[in-house]
Amino acid sequence: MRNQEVAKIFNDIADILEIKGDNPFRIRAYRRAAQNIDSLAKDVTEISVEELQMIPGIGADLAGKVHEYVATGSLKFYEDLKKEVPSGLVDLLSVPGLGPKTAKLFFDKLHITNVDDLENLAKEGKLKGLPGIQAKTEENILKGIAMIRRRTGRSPIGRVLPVAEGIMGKLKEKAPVDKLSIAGSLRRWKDTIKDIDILATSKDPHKVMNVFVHLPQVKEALMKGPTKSSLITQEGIQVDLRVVDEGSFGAALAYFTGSKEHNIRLREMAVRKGLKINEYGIFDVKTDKKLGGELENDVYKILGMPYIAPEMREDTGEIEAALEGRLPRLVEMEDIKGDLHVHTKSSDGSHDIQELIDAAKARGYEYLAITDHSKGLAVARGLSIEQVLEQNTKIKTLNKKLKGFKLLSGTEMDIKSDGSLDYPDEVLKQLDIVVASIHSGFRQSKEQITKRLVSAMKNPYVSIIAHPSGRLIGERDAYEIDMDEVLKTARETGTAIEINAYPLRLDLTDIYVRKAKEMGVSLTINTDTHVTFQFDFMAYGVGTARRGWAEKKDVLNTLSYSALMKRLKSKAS
Ligand code: DGT
Ligand code: CA
Ligand code: ZN
Repeated sequence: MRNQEVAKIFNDIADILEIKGDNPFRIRAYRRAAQNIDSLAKDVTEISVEELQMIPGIGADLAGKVHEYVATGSLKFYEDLKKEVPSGLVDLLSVPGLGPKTAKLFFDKLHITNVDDLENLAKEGKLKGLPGIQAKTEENILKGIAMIRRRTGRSPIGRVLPVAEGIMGKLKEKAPVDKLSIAGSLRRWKDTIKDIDILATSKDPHKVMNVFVHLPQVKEALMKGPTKSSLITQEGIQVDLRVVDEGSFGAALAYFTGSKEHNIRLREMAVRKGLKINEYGIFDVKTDKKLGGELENDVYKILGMPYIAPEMREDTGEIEAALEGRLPRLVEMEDIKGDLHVHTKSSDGSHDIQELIDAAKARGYEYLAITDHSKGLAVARGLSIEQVLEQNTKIKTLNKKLKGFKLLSGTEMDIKSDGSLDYPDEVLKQLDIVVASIHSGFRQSKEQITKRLVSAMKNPYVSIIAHPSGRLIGERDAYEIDMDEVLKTARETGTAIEINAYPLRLDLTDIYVRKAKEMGVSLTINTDTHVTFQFDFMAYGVGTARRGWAEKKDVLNTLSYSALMKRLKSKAS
C-alpha cells in the first residue's frame, strides 16, 4: 500500500502552506485528505480517479494530484512548493509540538534549518527570549526531539495489521497454502509491533516461499529457505513466514504466538510433568512419544488448562487463572451493540447523520451516539450552544422515525485548560450522552490535568471520559496524569472510561483497562469515527480491551439501548 506515502506528501504540503501563511481552509483540506487516504482500507494505486473523488474531502483537484503522483512517482505542485521554503525547515515540524509559526520564527531569527541545530541551541538555552519562547518551551522541544530519536523499530498496530492482511490475502490467492495464521504480537493485539509472524501449512512449501518473496508488496527479500523466509515490505515492515507440518501447526502456532514469557512458563510446567513442549509438538520425555501438536489447544489440554486467548498470553497471571478455573470470558466484537463517540460533518467529520446510521447498521449496530466537538474547539469547528441544541432536536425527531435503530444525541465536550466545561449544565442535561475530553493544555502538571478530569467526572451529566491520556502512538506521549485517581473517581461518580479504538490512540491502555476492570470501573470502546470506514477500527479497541481482560459486562456499549439509556440516566439523577 502506498497510502501512507501519499498521505505524507499531502501533510507536507499542508505544513509548507502553513509556514507560508496560506489560507487555513486550503491547509485543512490537505490535512483532511491526508487523513482519509491514510486510513483507507484500499490501496490508492488500485483506485480510479473517479473512485478517488468519492473519498470524503477529495475533489477533482486532489484526486488529480493523487493520480499524478501514483502514475509518475512525483507531484509537480509539491516539488515547486518545496522550492519556496528552505529544505530542513519542514523537518523541524516533525518535532512533536513544534508548529509552523515557531519553525518559521526559528528560521528567521536563528537560521535554524535542521533538527540537530535546533537541539543544540535548545540545550544551550539560546531559543528563549524569542517571542513566546520560554525555558519551558526549550524543555519541551528537547523532550520532543528525544521522542523522535526513540522511535525505533516498532510500529503502531494500525500500520501493521493492514499490511499483514494484504500479504495474507495474496498468499491465499496465489500460493498453495492450506492452514494460514498470523502469530506473534500481532495476534496478541499489542499496540505496537516489531515484525509480522505468519504460519502456514502446505503440500508444496517450496512454491509457497517462491510466491512469498516475489509478492508485489516486497521491497527486499532478506532470506529464503524451505521452512522460513523473511522480507521487508514497501512500508519497511519485516515479515517472517514459516511453513510447518500439518501435525505441528498447533504447537508452532502456540510457540510463535508467544509471548516468550508465557511460553517459558508453559515449558516449565511441562518439564515438571515429564513433558517437553516445542514448536513441533508436545512429547513424553521418557518415551519421546508425540502426545499432540496438530491443534493449538493440545498444548493447554495436556497441561490441564482451558484454552487461553492470545491477547492474555503475557504471563501476567493468566496461567494461574487458567489453572484455577477463573479465566474471564473476554468481550468479543459480536458483543458490541453500538458506538458512543462519532463525529458528523457539522464539526470535523465527513458525513451527515444518515450516512453514519447506514454505516453503523451495516456493522450490525443497534445504536449510535452523535458526539460532535463543542464550541471551544475551534480547530475542529466545534458546535455553538445553538447548534448543539438544534442538532439535539433534529436527532430526537429523527429517532421517532427510525426503525430498529436508535441515535443518542450527544457531544464530545472539551474540558478547557482552566478545568471548566465548554457547555453549561442547562445544555448538557438536554443531551442523552456527554463525552468529555481534553484537547489542550497537554503540558500542564500532573496535578492540574488530573484535577481537570476529576472535576469533569464530578459533573452529573458527563457520561464518559474519552481518550483519557491523550497519547498518539509514536507521535505524542501521553500527558502526565494520575490514572489511579482518575479511575477511583470514575468508579465513585459512575463515569465510564473510554478505550479509544483509533489505532494511534488505543488509550485507555491495556494495563489500565485491567486495573479499571478490577476496580469495577465501567469501560466503553468507541472508534471516534470521522469517516465511516473508521467504524472498522472497533477491532483494535476490542483487542485492547481483551488484553486488559475486559468482559462483556465491563463494557457499556454491549448493553441494549434501553439498558444503556437507563444507565446513563442513573448518573445524572
Ligand atoms: P514483536 O517484538 O512485536 O515482534 O513481538 P513478538 O512476540 O511477535 O516477538 P517475535 O517476533 O520476536 O517472536 C514471535 C514469537 O516467537 C514470540 O512471541 C515467542 C516466540 N519466540 C521467539 N523467540 C523466542 C525465544 O527465544 N524463546 C521463546 N521461548 N520463544 C521465542
Ligand atoms: Ca513479531
Ligand atoms: Zn472525538
